[in-house]
Amino acid sequence: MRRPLVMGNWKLNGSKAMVADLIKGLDAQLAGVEGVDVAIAPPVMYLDLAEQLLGKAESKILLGSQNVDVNASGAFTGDISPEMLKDFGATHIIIGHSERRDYHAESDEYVAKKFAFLKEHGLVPVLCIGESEAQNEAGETVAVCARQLDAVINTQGVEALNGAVIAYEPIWAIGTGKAATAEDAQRIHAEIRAHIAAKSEEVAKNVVIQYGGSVKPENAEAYFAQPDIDGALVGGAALNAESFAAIAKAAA
Ligand code: G2H
Repeated sequence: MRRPLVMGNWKLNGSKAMVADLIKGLDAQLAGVEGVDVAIAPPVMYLDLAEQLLGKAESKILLGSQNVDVNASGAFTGDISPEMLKDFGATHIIIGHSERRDYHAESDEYVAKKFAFLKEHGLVPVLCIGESEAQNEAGETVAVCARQLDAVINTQGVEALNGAVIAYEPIWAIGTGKAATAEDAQRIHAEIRAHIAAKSEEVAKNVVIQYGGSVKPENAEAYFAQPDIDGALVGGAALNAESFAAIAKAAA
């Protein structure tokens, strides 16, 4: 049985006061909720504070980050290594988010390199894949997702997906309020799983595939009722404790 993961991607939002408030609220709302893994990815600037607050509250909320570099140390200005993330208790690291692919020109190959580097350091890659609106309209959704996945599978073997997380996020649904219907999302999730199953049924059966893109308390239940949707990567709604907790409870 796959255990769903609901992860909050805070993106470029936060302050010390906001981190403290949100974590306090989440801990209160999520106490006693079982059957779902919950993670938050604040900006790295706030990992230290988040780790301290979660530790004090003996929280079950897992800590993550929104990015990692492909180098361990040295003259790489502005970059963050896997060991630094581990130093602050982060375990689940988002890579290949469309905002990084678009605004920072991250290629499939570069994202695959990050994937390998995280695995090497014992961290969980949360690999984002998904098509643009134009690709969707051209009927290229499955081909785009397959290409993004194959950058990992063809260089590291399908077993590299063991213990990793895939987040299917149609770019046209991100932060737009235009979420994919639960049925459409299920169809693509099933195709993604089938693509992996063609290489290994075992890996396909066990890999967690989240949905992401305008997930809210109002639509979460419909997604999580689908057999191939294992939780969600949540942006906007993760910035409110009540909304994010409601989504996590819907997956439990
Ligand atoms: C997609 C998602 C989180 P939102 O980027 O990764 O954000 O829920 O705001 O669409």
